[in-house]
Amino acid sequence: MQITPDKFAQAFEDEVMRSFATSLRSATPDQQFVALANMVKRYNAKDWAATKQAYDQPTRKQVYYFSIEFLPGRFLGDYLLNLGLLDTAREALTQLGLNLEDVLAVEVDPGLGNGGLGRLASAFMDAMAAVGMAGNGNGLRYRYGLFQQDFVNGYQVELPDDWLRNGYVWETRKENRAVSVKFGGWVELQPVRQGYLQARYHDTEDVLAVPYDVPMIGYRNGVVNTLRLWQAEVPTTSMMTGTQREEITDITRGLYPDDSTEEGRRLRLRQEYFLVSAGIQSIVRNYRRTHVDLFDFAKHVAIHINDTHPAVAVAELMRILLDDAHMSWQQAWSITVQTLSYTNHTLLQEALEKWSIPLFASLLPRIYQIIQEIDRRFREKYVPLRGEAFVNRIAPLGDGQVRMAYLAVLGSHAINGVAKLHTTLLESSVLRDWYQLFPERFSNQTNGITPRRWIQTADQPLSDLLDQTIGDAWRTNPLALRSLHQYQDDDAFLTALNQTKHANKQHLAAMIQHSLGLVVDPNAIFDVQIKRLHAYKRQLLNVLGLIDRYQRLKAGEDLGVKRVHIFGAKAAPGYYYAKEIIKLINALADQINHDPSINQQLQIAFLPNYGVSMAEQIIPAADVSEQISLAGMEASGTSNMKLMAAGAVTLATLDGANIEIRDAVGPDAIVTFGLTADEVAAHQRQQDYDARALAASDPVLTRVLSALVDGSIPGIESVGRDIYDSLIRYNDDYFVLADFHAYQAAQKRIDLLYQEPLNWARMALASIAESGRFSADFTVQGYGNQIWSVAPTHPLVKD
Ligand code: DL6
Repeated sequence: MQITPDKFAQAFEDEVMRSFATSLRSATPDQQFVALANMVKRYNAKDWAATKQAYDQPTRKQVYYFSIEFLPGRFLGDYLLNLGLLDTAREALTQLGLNLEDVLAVEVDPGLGNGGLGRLASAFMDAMAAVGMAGNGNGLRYRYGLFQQDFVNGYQVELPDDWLRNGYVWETRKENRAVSVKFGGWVELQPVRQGYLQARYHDTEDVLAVPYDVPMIGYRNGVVNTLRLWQAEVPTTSMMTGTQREEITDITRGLYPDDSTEEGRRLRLRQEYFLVSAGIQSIVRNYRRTHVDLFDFAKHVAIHINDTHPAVAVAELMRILLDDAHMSWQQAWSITVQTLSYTNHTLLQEALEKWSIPLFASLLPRIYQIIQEIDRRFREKYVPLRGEAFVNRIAPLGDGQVRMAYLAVLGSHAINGVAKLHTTLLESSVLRDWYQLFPERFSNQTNGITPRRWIQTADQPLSDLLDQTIGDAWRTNPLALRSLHQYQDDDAFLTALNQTKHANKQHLAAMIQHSLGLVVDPNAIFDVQIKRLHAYKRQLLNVLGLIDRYQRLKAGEDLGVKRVHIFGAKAAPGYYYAKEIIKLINALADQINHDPSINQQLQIAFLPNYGVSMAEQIIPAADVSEQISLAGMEASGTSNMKLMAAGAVTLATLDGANIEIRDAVGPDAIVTFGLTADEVAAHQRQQDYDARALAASDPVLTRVLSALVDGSIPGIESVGRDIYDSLIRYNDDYFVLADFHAYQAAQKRIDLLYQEPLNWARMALASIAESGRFSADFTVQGYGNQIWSVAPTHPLVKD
């Protein structure tokens, strides 16, 4: 939209007065933020209404993306960008003596997710709006988000994330769209006519599901989609007691209840069904406003199951089609399968959800009946074709459990992995039997990121340089970044690229000093590993490399470069080993950062409370992107893509989307190392990996590992011993020691490359230039085309 900075400034002052009866000068930063947000909401309201109206056309197909996690990050900066107002707002605030960035930083960052899964869901919301796909998010409005992380004596402590304390400016409560979700009780099935049963529910616990809608503003295209977050409430007419009321509000109290207890598991299942039932009931209700019956439902509605958490959608949609719409089983099943699709996000067996049958059946009796029937029919059809053993392995019910991933696969017409390697591994291992049964259902949809947030909003210096160099076409089509290749031998450009990175590093250095009291040198290599703390992601490999480097520096070796290793990672509260790694990193940081004898050749900055907003500060300043998971373990990764787009050089194993990044930038612009997924699998098959023998025969490993247990790193007595044992006694599940030397050699290569600044900039250039293909806009178009049959109104063209 068009408005001059002068007019914007005036409107802002007026809005502060209107909203808070105060002048801009006396307004608090919070009030300034809310006033700006109110302006955006006003500018955006008509488009939101118009988009909803357009989607109400009976022939328009809509996508409903169900995810237990969303990590949207702060919205105001992106909304201003998407409305074409970011520069105007910046200039207007400068005129008023304010700094826009300070106002943007006031916004709360909703932690409604854990990591890559939730961030991907939010990137898809942004991308669907950008390309004009009718995409609706369905998630939970957790009262408390993922914990706020702090470090006390180097250990992670978890503090509640009271993100709604001051209200959430972007949401609109839609009480008139509330639905009722039923738990427990018992079901009576009465035959009504030949082949049709009427289900009557008795003694159920009814929970009111109230939606809160958040706008998803498309990039300069007038499209405004909706993210709908559901909150559990006690029905107004209910006579419930205090404890019963609490049980209901607990459903959306917090992200990830502790599922090590039966109580926690029960709550988790309640959350999942609550999300799915509320969402699907609301879709059906909306659909019925414009259609007489549900027979063409799948033509106009696509429901996506993001990871296994919403997999109960298969049975819930069946329930509605059978019990409410009174369809036959065959009709209902055919519509269900055509409507649903499922993305798998992990190869970790333990992350494929399973519920014990007694728990499931008592909480969701009608849903369980339906799953029993799905299971019975599956067995009836496939035992004669494939044999009992095959069917037993993959049936929805087995080993006393409801297997949610298998239910999702059986009930979906499309199943996808999130990077080429991941999809191949799904087809050959985790979902092999299913792939044999339904090969046509499988496809790969490599993940994506939104360059609008990660370059345009978060990286102003780079954005300006790109505009000056190649024009601004890259802002609408990131493939235009490829024209950067023509500058690969342009020393002036390469120098300018290094300067933008330096400016970003100065900014991050100031943040590190503010947060940790640590002064770091922006001329050092900023080596970044930011992701959840998990053994398979191998932060430990980075740490062992640091121990080795520190020992070499202490021995007087000249390593040629200064390095700052920057970590950001939260460990799941119940994941003891991951928390031990956090303590180890902090203890090592404490020791190295306070050792004057190494003259700050090496420093470690572990920034607490990593999340989307922090990533926006770290990523633009990264020189090196550490993507060092054990090959075959990381489904895709997305920090690899964001860091690539910021011109960091990727240091990677051949895992997840790293392989596609290597193929994109070429082997000279990436540093890869380590065992391949096939090699890892071969070792696992042959059981020939002996970490103890490897360490014993290797003086470097022996020296590095002893630091974990010989007291040379203060404060890690038991932690060091546990980690040592995980490697030596329990044979190093994640092949850290096997990859150690390859990793150190790769780091050595980075050291050498970094010492040639123009060559380094050339690698950065290649990364930025090829990052466009990982735009989530392309990813959602892939889903639209191959899975949802939904076309964008503002498509991005690939070649
Ligand atoms: O697909 C988004 C994201 C991938 O980039 C990560 O590689 C993958 O680990 C993550 N998966 C999950 C699911 N649970 N687990 N584990 O978060 O999805």
